[in-house]
Amino acid sequence: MKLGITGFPACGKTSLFNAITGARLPVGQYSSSPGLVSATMKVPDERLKRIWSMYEGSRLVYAAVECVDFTGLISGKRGEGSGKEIIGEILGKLRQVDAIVHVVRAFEDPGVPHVLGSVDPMRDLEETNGELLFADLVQCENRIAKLKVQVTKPTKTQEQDRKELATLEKVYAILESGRPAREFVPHTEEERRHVAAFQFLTMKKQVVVFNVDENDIGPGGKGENLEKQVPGSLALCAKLEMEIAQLPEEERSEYMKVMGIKEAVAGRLARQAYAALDALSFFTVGFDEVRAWTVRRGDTALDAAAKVHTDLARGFVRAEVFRCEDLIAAGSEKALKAAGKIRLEGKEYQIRDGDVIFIRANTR
Ligand SMILES: Nc1nc2c(ncn2[C@@H]2O[C@H](COP(=O)(O)OP(=O)(O)OP(=O)(O)O)[C@@H](O)[C@H]2O)c(=O)[nH]1
Ligand SMILES: [Mg+2]
Repeated sequence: MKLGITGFPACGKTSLFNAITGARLPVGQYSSSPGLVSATMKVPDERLKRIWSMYEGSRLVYAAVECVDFTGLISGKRGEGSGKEIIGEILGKLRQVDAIVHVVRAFEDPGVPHVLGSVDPMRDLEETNGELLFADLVQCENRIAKLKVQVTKPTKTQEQDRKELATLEKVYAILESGRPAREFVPHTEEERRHVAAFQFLTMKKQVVVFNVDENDIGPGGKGENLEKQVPGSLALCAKLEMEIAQLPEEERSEYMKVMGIKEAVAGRLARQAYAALDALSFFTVGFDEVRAWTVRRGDTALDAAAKVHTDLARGFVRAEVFRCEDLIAAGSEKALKAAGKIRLEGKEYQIRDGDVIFIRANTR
């Protein structure tokens, strides 16, 4: 899973990136080049830790989410010349992520100038989404223009081109009316393929993060209010979260308590990203390693095997599956087995969140 962190300049993207990945990139400098940095965020999971404690001497491996820190989105509508090229490059990279983490500034700080001169989260959210929409519109328009020429020529792909043109014209009409491409509902497999190939930015799932002042977190505050206005959003103070992430581990929970933070940001963000992407975790266990993996809802035991190792998918025989809560309740795998809680499943079995899986495979 890959997340792209974007938003206006100086809204707190890098602070958030540092907070969730443990990176220590400098913050507070306007970056002028699209130097995109990526790092992994470990997905905190209490269940995984509980299971791990039953396998003495094993390594604990969290599910990893790749996060990319983008440079600030400046206006492509207004941007000219080389600025436009940089924006094009940034947006091209943004098309490759699974979900966008959209950071919106809601903190006041006279020492940090805002590109539009004032702090207004809802306006910024609309503006930045407008940038993404504009980028999709331009891209779609260019492709349509190309296809319109192509379909006049008696080429081998003429019929295909005609169909793609028809699909894109439908999406274009949506974008032109100011609505995101995700509102387009493909009616055929072909239409679905046409739009998937395009990687529309406004088709991507988004997690909106309101970056509020440290006094505005907690119940009844400005942060909570903003969260209510945008379903699935998160309010947090990126600066504070970054400070917490940079403390020695044993000091973190005490500081969080003092600041009124119940849960570190990585867990909150991962939960929203998982929900947006319909992702879930399964576990593999053993005395060498206890590990969490990410799959999408609907993925099968065979998909899970492929995640762990291609050999396991190739030689897949069956999967032994049990529930992590059953393992925790039983206290050990042996007790679990004795209680008859281990099932045998085939390739087509659909993975559920919290399944523990052991793949039996013929690997020779
Ligand atoms: N007061 C306050 N300042 C913050 C907060 N989050 C970030 N800042 C400050 O805002 C400035 C920009 O933070 P960054 O994390 O570098 O923001 P960015 O979005 O990565 O900036 P660019 O990459 O330059 O677009 C820094 O001086 C941060 O310390 C916050 O929650 N509260
Ligand atoms: Mg930055």
